[in-house]
Amino acid sequence: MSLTKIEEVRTTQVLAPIRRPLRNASGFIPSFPVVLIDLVRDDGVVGRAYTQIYFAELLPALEASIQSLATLIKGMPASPRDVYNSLMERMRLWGVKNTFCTAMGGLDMALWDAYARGRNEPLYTTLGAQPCAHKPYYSVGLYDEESVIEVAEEAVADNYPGLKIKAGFPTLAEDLAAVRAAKRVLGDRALMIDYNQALTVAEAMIRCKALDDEGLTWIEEPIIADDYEGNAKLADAITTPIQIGENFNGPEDMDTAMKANATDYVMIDPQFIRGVTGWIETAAMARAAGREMSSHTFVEASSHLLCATPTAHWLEHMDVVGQLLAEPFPLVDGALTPPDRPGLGMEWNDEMVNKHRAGAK
Ligand code: SMN
Ligand code: MG
Repeated sequence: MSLTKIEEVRTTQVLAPIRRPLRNASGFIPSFPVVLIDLVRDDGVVGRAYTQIYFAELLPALEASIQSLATLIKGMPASPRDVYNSLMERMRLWGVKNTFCTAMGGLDMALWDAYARGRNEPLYTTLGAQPCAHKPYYSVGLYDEESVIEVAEEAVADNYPGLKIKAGFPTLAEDLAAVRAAKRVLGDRALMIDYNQALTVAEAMIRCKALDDEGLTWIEEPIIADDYEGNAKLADAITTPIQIGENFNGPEDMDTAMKANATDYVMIDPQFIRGVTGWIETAAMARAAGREMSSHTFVEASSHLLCATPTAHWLEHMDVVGQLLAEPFPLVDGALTPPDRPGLGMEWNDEMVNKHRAGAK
C-alpha cells in the first residue's frame, strides 16, 4: 500500500459566533476564538479539524504554534499514530503543553479525519465503534436567579436531558438561588454547575457542602484544576460527584489525577488531550480507573470519540462552530448521534468562515 504524505497545513483564524455569550467566574467569551485546520495530503484528501483558545488576542499564537508543528511533520507519511509519536519525541526538550498541546490536538484530529475520509468511513467506524446516541447537556454561562429561568426554559424547549450553568457569584447565597431557580424549571432533568476554578479550597469546602443536597449531577472545577490534592479532599468531603478534566493537557495529566484520586468523574477535551490519539489513551485509563468520562466542547469530534469510550457519560453541548459548518450535527429527540459522513463529518461553510475571519486576511 502506498503511503500518502502530509503536503500542507492551512489554517484560518476565526471568531465563531455563539448562541449566547459565555460569562464564567474566570472570564468572558463573547464569540469563540478558534483556528480552523485543513491538512492536505498528497493524494488530495483534506483532513479538517479545529482547535480553540479562549482569548481573541491569543489566536495568532495558536495559529503560529500549529504552523510551527506543521513544519516538523510536512512530508511525513500521514499515519496519525506515527505522526503523534514522532511529535512527542521531537518536542521532548520543550514539552507539549498549553498552546502547543492544543495545536497538536488539532493537527492529530485533522490527520485522523483525513485517514477516515481516505477510507470513506465515519471516524467512529475507523475507531472500531458503532454510532451511538449520546446524552447532551446544554452548556451555558453564569446566570443569576432571575436570568437562569430563560436558559433553563431553553433547555427544556430543546429537549436537552441536562443543563450546565456556571457558578461563582460573590456569595454562596447567589449560587444557591440560581441552582434552585434552574432546578424548578428543569424538574427531573440533570443540572450541573461549573466554578471554572474560581474558589479557594476553604471556600470550595463551604460552598460544595452547602450545595451537596441540591441534587446536582456534578460540581465542576471548584478550585484550581491541577490542585489534585485539593480536589481529592473535596471529592472525599461531599457526595455530589466532583468533575474535572477539561484542563488536562494530554493523557499524562489524567494519569496524575487518577493516581491522586482527584475526581469522581472526568470530562475530556479532544483538543487539549492531544486529539483522537490522546483521547483513546485517556479513555482506556478512565476504564481502568472506573471513572465516567464526558466530553468538553468540540461537539463534533466528541460525538465520534464517545462512541469508542467504554465509560462514556455526557456530551457537553456547547455549539462553538455550528454556524460555520455546511451541514449540522443536530439533536434528535434530545440525543446526538455522530453523522454517517466520512471522517468527522465537517465541511466549512466558506461564506460564514469568511464573514467571521480574524487576524491577517
Ligand atoms: C468552558 C468552556 C469553554 C470556555 C470556557 C469555559 C467550560 C465548560 O469550563 O466546561 O464548558
Ligand atoms: Mg468547565
